[in-house]
This record gives sequence, structure tokens and C-alpha cells, in this order.
Amino acid sequence: MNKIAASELILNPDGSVYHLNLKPENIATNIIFVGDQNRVPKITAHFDSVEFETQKREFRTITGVYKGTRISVISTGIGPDNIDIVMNELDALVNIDLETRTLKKEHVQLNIVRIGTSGSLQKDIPVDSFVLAKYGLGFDGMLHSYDCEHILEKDFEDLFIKHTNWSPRKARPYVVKNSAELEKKLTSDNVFVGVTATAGGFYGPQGRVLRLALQDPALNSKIDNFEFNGVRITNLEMETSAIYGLSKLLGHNACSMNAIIANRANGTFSENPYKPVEELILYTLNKLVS
Ligand code: R1P
Repeated sequence: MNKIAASELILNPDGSVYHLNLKPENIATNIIFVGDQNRVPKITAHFDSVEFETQKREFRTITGVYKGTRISVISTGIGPDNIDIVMNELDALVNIDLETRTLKKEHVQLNIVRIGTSGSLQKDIPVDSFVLAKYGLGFDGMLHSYDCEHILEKDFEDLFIKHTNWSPRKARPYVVKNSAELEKKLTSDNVFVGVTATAGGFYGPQGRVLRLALQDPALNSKIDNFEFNGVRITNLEMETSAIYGLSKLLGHNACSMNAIIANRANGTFSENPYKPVEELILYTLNKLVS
């Protein structure tokens, strides 16, 4: 069997994976991602018990038990580039034998749920509400480095590219579906379901203007009035499409939940953004273990 070289799968002297600082026994198969490292203890504060904690750079992990279910909470930091690191290292922890550096025979499937913050693109999806992503729509281009054609929603992509007159100078938008099983678990009347768009930046890539002009100033309004099979693009953030793409390629389940803290369509920002995040944490934890 092919041995993965030390330069490709980098391990720390204690045998943990390079960026996440984790060994296989440190993680559960149920995983919650958050962007902000300070959100990790806010989630695990609700746990019955905690067994493990580590941090390297922005990647903080706490593993423990919530209502009888073992869960790891991991901060990914900001952006799809970080998701590439987190997803590949997590998958290596469960599907590669780190000692022999060879692929394991049995595939282990992870359940990955993001609890993030995001801006709504629709006037009727107000600040402080929750959005669940049925699809991730990536503007970031990260996934194109992988052999990924077979997991993409090509009809959706083509329609979106035509609708927005997407510039060929930017990466082709890619679309990946969530795990239907996790969506079923996490959905309710309190949650808007739609498409979460993921940008590879916070300002220009999300249509924000401070001092720099945009390549397409009308993009957000075009995104706003796009529909695919009756599903709208609900919100913009920086991780979901990359999580969906790599999860699908690596054989894991993923679903992304976002607390809406800004409404880009009417220019409002939540008066207390910590409140919807805390509410979404409790909502998601309880749905996950139900
Ligand atoms: C930008 O401020 C960050 O906040 C959002 C974006 O996706 C990006 O990571 O999510 P998190 O609050 O989960 O980090």
C-alpha cells in the first residue's frame, strides 16, 4: 500500500496532525465547526463533561459529552482556505493510519455541523433569525483544486453563471448539496432553508465597498433575485461551500447553520449579535442529540 510522505501528511513530534494538534482518540465522530475560537467554550459550557482541549493558531478543539452524545467542537478560523486544512486533517485522523501512513480499510464517516454567523441577502430574512444551507454556493474557487466534477450541481451552477453574467476572470462558482439526513434533524419552522453563498473574502468578494470599486457592483442584487427549483440564495459567509465540497468528496455528512447578524438588503445589524448565536447553539445542540 502507498505510504503518504512526511512532507504531505505532516505530524507533530507527539504524533498529532500538524495544524489541528489532534490525535485520533481526541475527536468524536459528531463535530461542530465554528469560525471564532471564542465560540468553542460557549458551546461546551453546555456540555455535561469535557475530556480534552487543545489549541494551535486559530484551531481550538474541545471534546466532551452533551446529553449523552460525544461531540467535538472545533474553530476553523475564517475562510475556505482554513476549511481545506481542517477537513483534510480531520479526515486523516479517522481514515488514515498515522503510524503506517497508509489508508485504513474501513471508512469512518463524520457528522459535521457548522454554527456560524452570516449576513442575510433577503429583506424578509431578518437579523437574529437562523438559516440552514440546503446548498453551498462557492465563489472562492478552493474546491477546483480537487477532482470534484462528480459532486457538483451543474444545472444550478450554469443557471447562476448565466443569471449573474459571472466574469470568466473569477473562479467558476461551484454548488454542493448538504447532507439530507442532517438537514432533516436540524430543520424546523424556526429556520429559513436556502442557499448559503460562500465568499473568499469579507469586503469586495461580498460586495462591500469602503475605498475600492467592485468588479460587478450589481452582483448582490443579482444574487438576491436568483432562484433554483424554488430555493433562494439566503445568505453570504465564508465557509459553507468549502465544508460541503470537501465533506462530500471525503465521504462525510455536513450541514451548515448560520445566525443572521446582518441584513445586507436593508443595511441593518443585530443589536446584540451574541443573542442569536447563543440561541442557535442551544437549538443546534438539542436537535443534534434528539
Ligand atoms: C467574518 O466576520 C467571519 O464570520 C462568519 C464568516 O463566515 C467569517 O468566518 O462566520 P463565523 O462567525 O463562524 O466566523
